[in-house]
Amino acid sequence: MILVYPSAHIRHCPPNEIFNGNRDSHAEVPDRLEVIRGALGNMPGVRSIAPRRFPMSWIGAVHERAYIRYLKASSSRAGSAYVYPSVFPYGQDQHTLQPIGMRGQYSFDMYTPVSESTYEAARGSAMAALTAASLVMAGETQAYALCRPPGHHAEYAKMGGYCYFNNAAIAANYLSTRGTVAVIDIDVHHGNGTQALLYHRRDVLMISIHGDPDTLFPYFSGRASEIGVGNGVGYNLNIPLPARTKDRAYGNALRAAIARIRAFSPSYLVVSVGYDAHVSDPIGGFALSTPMFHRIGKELSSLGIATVYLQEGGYNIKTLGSIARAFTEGSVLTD
Ligand code: OKP
Ligand code: ZN
Repeated sequence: MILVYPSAHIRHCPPNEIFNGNRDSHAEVPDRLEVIRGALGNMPGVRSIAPRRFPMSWIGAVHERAYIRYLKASSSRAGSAYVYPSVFPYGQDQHTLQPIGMRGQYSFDMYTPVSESTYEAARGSAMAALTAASLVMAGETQAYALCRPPGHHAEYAKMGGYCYFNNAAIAANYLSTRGTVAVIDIDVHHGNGTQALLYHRRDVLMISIHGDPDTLFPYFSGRASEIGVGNGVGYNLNIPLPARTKDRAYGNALRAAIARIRAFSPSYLVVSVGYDAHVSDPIGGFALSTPMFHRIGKELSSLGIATVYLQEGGYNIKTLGSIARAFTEGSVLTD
């Protein structure tokens, strides 16, 4: 198994997220990735590489060009401070050139601030995803991009949920030039951005198992009734589960997801790997055990499909290492 590690992540280090008017400490910290890297780096058969550089057009294939320009400009304007939105558009298709207004135009929450290192970190994270995808395209059976910041909440022209560029949609779209792709998102939060970016496509199947949006972020998407649009109808599968979901119920959802992947029979599999469905996670609300992550890794890799793993969430610094290790050991069993 090859790990792709984007070193630029380390300087993206937002101290706070604004929740309910309070300035809480930020859950998406650099240590998360360092702990996962440490736990996987010394596994036998694992080696780590830096991301390669791909043209920005691979990011531009899924995100609005003006959004990419905004993130870059906002990052360089911000200096060492982290800037947050205060006002959001209150109708459809509203625009502004006023700097404070633009922060709200290009965001959907107050958890996802921008500073001088944010653009380079987000770009590095996307390049790591593309590098892992290109390795698999070249014949590797599996590659794991240690993406940070995560990506699955980022929309066509909006950051949110700690995400700036949608690494899963970028990698899936890249792979789709060579064959069909299934994306499975096991982060406990619904991958609203990945869903939205792939919603119209039937050559890229999107499946997500996550906390019911009636109880969990991002609240506005992730329902089972969201099945795709146009040609994409039937190629988006949401499996929302209640708070406190444990291994047994999760296993049933996983079985349904795997059956759908098998029926689709894709050339490539992209796994948005969140570890925040673990019982110890401070924000997830599920109750999965560590061995369950071993089982998830094993069942997905047993499909025998060339697979790209992309890091998404997981917020308990004390347990992330052992969860990542369990998942990856399960995944390499059939390598
Ligand atoms: C990102 B990913 C704060 C609650 C903030 C935001 C969750 C973002 C999750 N007290 N919730 O999907 O892991
Ligand atoms: Zn999450």
